[in-house]
Amino acid sequence: GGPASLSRFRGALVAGVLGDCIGGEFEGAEEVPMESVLQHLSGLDDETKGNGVLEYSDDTAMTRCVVQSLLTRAGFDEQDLARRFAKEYSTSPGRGYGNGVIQVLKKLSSFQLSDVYQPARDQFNGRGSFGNGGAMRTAPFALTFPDRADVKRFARLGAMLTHSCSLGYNGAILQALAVHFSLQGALDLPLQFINDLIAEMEEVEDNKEARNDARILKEAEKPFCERLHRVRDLMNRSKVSIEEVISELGNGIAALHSVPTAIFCVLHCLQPLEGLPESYGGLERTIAYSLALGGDTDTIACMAGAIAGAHYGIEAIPQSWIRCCEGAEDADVNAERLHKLYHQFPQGV
Ligand code: F2R
Ligand code: MG
Ligand code: MG
Repeated sequence: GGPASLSRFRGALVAGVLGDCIGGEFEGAEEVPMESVLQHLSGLDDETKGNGVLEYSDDTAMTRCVVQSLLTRAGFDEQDLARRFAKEYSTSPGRGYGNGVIQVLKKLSSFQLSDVYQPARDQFNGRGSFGNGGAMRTAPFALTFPDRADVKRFARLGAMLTHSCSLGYNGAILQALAVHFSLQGALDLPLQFINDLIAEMEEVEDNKEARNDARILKEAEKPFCERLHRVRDLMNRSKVSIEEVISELGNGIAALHSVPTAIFCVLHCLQPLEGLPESYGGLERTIAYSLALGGDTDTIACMAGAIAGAHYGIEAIPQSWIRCCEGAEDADVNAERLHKLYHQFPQGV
């Protein structure tokens, strides 16, 4: 479909769920042979094996809260979103949430809370979380607001309900921007896509808080820009091993070690890859490759899935995968609602 078509919305929201559900199998594994990934994926095609439903984790649980809040409030409402996160956690606490964020979600349940951003600020001795929990649930902001300034503003605020460290919320902005650009068809020109992301993040990271957090955590002055430059360097290489990707970009639970990695997975899988079945299209390659990196596989595949889904559209997703994943059909229905909401806003840049 063309820019911001319904197919792209459906692809983004559904493939995000698929990445989470399918990637959950390998979360935390140090090494994941591609053979094991392909075996896992072929099991999804084989209904006679009776795989049943792959459950979604915190990534999708929180994304669903963002979607429901944006749809119900027809825009961003931090009180409503905070309430939904808290209620979701208290109803289903076993979805594999990060160890730190649980404290925030418990405090958000309190009726006396006057500032919904305060529990996140108290995390990690006041430094805030730099985990990827803000980034993993941020795609719906790109699927609601056509204007790039709104995408950045609300991705930041949506993440800050749990992640007050700039290395957490700036990761959410980067992921939302990647979905935003992909939705416009920007992955047709991959080099332009990465250059645009770098230009945006140059601005996003150009402030006192970001510089201060980077200094305390001994990162580069503009950590996400620096990682995106590494993504561009890797893109320009004819051969890149999994080990090099992990050592250059990371595969961990920090936003800095997973959002640029997810973006790289999408870019790297735009073309056929050695070691992957020829029958695979770009979306299947992206999910398979994200899993083979090991580490935070559900979250990297969820983020890469959302970016890739916005590029390839719903037609690229195997029906058998959709059938196996809890919440995938709901995501499809909600994508259509978000598409309507998006087109009610003035079309921005
Ligand atoms: N947590 C997991 N998976 C591992 C265990 C799953 C579960 N226990 C089970 O077995 O079922 N997955 C999910 O968590 C990630 C998103 O995490 P989020 O929301 O960012 O959480 P949190 O707690 O804020 O941060 C994660 C960890 O990062 C470290 N950290 C963050 N900020 C820090 C800081 N300022 N200083 C020191 N450490 C910091 C901490 O270890 C946090 O616990 C996703 O992968 C999702 O799938
Ligand atoms: Mg998870
Ligand atoms: Mg994870």
